[in-house]
Amino acid sequence: MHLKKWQPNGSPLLKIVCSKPLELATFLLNLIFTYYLIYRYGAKMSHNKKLDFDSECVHAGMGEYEFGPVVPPIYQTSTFKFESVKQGISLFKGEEKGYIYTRLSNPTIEAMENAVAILEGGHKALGCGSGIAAIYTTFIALLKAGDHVICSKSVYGPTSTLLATLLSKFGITHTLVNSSDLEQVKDVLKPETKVIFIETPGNPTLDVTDLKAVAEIAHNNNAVLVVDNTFMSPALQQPLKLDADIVVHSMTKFLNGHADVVAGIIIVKDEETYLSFRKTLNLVGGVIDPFNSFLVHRGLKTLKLRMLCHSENAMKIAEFLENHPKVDWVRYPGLKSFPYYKIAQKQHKAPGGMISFELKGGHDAAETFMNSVNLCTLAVSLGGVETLIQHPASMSHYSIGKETREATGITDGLVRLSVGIENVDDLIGDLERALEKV
Ligand code: LCS
Repeated sequence: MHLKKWQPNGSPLLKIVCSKPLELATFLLNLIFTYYLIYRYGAKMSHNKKLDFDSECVHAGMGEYEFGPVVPPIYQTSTFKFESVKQGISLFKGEEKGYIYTRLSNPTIEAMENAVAILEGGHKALGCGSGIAAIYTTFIALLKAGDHVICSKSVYGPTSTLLATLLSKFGITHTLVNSSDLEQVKDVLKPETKVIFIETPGNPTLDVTDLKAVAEIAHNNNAVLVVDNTFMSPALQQPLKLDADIVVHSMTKFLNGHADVVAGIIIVKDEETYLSFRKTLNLVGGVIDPFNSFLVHRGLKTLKLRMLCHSENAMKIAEFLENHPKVDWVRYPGLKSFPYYKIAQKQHKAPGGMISFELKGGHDAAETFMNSVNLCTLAVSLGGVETLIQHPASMSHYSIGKETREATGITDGLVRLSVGIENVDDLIGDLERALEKV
């Protein structure tokens, strides 16, 4: 009432101010809180957008957590307590942001997903229990009976086996092509082609596909371009920036980088695709768990450093092998003799850590050689800090059968090396001694 005393001329605005002091105070408090949020988080987000890739590797995905930890805590819980039934209802309706159940979302998983999405230049990401779960979820989300897929010939064995066995049961057809030859891709396009799936460099032949060119072919046909970026990681190749629509990874490899996790991820470019993929993943259930997410997030911090070291070591080893009299041929994207050297130079920031080669003497020579290495470990998988050596025809690509292997250029003598970050002279010494035994 006393406020009325200092209304000089009884203006309508002042009348409102004086008659509703509570509403006014609430309004002002809300305004201050909104500005605080923009200052605290908005400023940080816009700042992050300007960070270089190296800095993003270290900081991307970090949220705000109780007690101020500098890395995301491991929320090792399957479910989250609701404050009330009302809150449970509004969380399920999506009216309130929060966590319900770890198959749907979890703060540790979300932190890692955000980090990978930022590194790939995507909108959001979906963590999966393995690389093959990420690939399966992507196919299931995008395809229906009657649809057709074009897939690179040179892909991880079970990727094409998945198309040939499981997905074919549901009326999804596919054609394998050498996707480095764009004419082959155009030749097999059909109106029903809904997905072009490219792995580049391909496992294990290292064939490189021109992503910008194949994206144009896909989009002219209203198809979606999915790229498996496992071999390069976003440190060396960012397919979304080359017009791909979706990126998948086996995070078991370079993203985690320490050979102690099996995991995968899907990175998408827009919210609509994200929501549809999230629904699919929730239903097929192939999600990553919080502890593995934590480990992958930790691995990401050294991604750029590791990828540069893998590349530097691999370049020296590829040159050593190319000049060795017992080696028949070497395939490595950094070598001038590599058939896709030009496009590799354009598309990659560095040539990566994977080398394929064949010894004179084929399979038998390869077997003696692989049995004789010491520092290099005879094991499948790739992308860890330790050097791994394996035989695709009898191991990673056994499941696709001899005929498909031959058509893909996976000879019985092909040896695949995933070059680690050990001292390169130690590695060359080990390979040299093993070659002497052949
Ligand atoms: N994509 C690529 C390019 C791969 O190399 C692999 C696995 C996958 C997807 C599947 O990922 P996962 O489900 O195993 O996490 N590659 C392997 C390899 O070459 N040897 O052993 C596994």
